[in-house]
Amino acid sequence: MEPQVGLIMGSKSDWPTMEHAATMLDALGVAYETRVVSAHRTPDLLFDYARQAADRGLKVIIAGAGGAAHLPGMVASQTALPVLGVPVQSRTLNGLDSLLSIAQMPGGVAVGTLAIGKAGAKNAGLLASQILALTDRSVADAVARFRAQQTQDVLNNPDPQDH
Ligand code: RP5
Repeated sequence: MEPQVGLIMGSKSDWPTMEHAATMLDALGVAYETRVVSAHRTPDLLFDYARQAADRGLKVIIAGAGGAAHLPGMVASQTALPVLGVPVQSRTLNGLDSLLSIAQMPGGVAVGTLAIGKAGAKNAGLLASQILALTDRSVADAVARFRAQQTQDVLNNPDPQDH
């Protein structure tokens, strides 16, 4: 299957966070590609990747980065595809730096910013799938099944002391 989602990150060190996006995309049957693309270390690659993404058939880009997390915003500046930004938890500032770097975009260039860390990566995979689900019935069905199962799991385990 041709990748529908570009799952990119500023460093290999972001993978332990970003793999949670990949896990969600796998679970929902969405094809994706993974790449390290650094805003600061490989700026030419960033521009090439973002400018070619739509023509290569990608529909959504998930971009994770930590610290001075300029990757999602710079990708968004070079493509009209929806860009979902995941703030990776940094060692020094716990990801608050990443969050603000990604969320505080100037009006006119949009990045959909998720939560810091694992939850954000997981939800980026989910939200990318929900975007694709608008035009893909099988992904819509997979998202609906996931949501129903999640609800059922909570209802089936009402006592927090049960193991
Ligand atoms: C950012 O700098 C990356 O997204 C990563 O979160 C952070 C640290 O990168 P490494 O020094 O671990 O490669 O560009």
